[in-house]
Amino acid sequence: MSSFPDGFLWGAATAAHQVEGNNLNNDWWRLEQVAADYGVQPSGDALDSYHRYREDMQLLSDRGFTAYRFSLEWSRIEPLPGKFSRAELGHYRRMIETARELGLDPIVTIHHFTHPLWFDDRGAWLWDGAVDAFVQYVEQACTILHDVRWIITINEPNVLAITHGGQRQVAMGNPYPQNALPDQEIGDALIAAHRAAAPVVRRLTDAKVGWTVANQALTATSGNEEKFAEVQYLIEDKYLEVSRDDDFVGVQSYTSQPVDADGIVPHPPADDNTLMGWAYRPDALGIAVRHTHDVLGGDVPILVTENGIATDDDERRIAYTTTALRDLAAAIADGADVRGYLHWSLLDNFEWGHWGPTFGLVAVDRESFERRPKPSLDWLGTVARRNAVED
Ligand code: IFM
Repeated sequence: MSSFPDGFLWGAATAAHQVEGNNLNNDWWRLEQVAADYGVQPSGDALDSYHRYREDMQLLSDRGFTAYRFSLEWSRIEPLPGKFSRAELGHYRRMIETARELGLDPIVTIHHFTHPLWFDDRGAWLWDGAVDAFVQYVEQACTILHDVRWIITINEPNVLAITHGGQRQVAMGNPYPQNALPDQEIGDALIAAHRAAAPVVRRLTDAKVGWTVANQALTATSGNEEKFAEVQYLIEDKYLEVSRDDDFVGVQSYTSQPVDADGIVPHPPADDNTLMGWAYRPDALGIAVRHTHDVLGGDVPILVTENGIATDDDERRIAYTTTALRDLAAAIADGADVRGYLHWSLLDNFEWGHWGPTFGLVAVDRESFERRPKPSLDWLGTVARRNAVED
């Protein structure tokens, strides 16, 4: 068995818009209504986790997991500029308390890809009031987060800076362009927002504060080392370096891609590509964690905040995750300071315009909302309880 350090957190992750349902007041909902012609599906009721969050958390608690990552929905908390909903803050406070009651450490993401319509209408992250508006929202969010131990300000800024204006990409039916680089201006705005928000969270809560970076596990092709370094900086290291001032960094990893003279090489079609069209690369997590450790020099603890596979074959999910966890244990043995592993995702959820790619440890009937645990949920629960994965 490969063991993990004492106190290692084991859990799964979700995000509000992907599971809650009826987030009528955010940019994604609006997009979903207009982009149907391009094959974009609506989130609709999603998984009704807005009402069924206890049932979701219970699935983890019953199997001995110790953490649940979820996000706050900004458009519910601040439906109009400067008008904060005490009732919605109360809702998320109840989620925190429910997690605790069930023995789960709540790991809270303040911003996971969506924002209120009023923010969108003003130009979103390119609006010159964006950072101040975000900080105001964060201050209000902190009124319910005082005792949370792990807080993520912004999820995957490096992906948000590619897909936001995600509107543009999704409208073209391509939510995850496989070779695009972040928009520099949006990326810089997100960095400014994180840098402004993190001290506020630190002042108002007892939490470790950080953000999560989508790690690409890029590899250089022969002769293209310079291009590789340039691309790796623009898509990843620029965002990782921001974490030097933080209490932890979230590593999110799914696949790996080479870089050639033209940049990132899109995944070639292959029979074993995942339902996202991504290469099957369970070794990506090890590469991502080692790279993050190298960039940050070992001073910033790592939390694996997302790792998983879109597949309709649950045995494949278990095989993928087994390799990823073995590589993770090896990276820890070699010196990486990793504090926990959160699988993406707890549930088969709304994959940003698409219901096809199923990442969940649990399937959900989208008419009855019945949760149907897959064998991988029990399997990962056993790993969590043993704090070790079989070799
Ligand atoms: O579903 C997304 C999540 O919202 C952010 N990270 C990647 C996941 C899989 O694409």
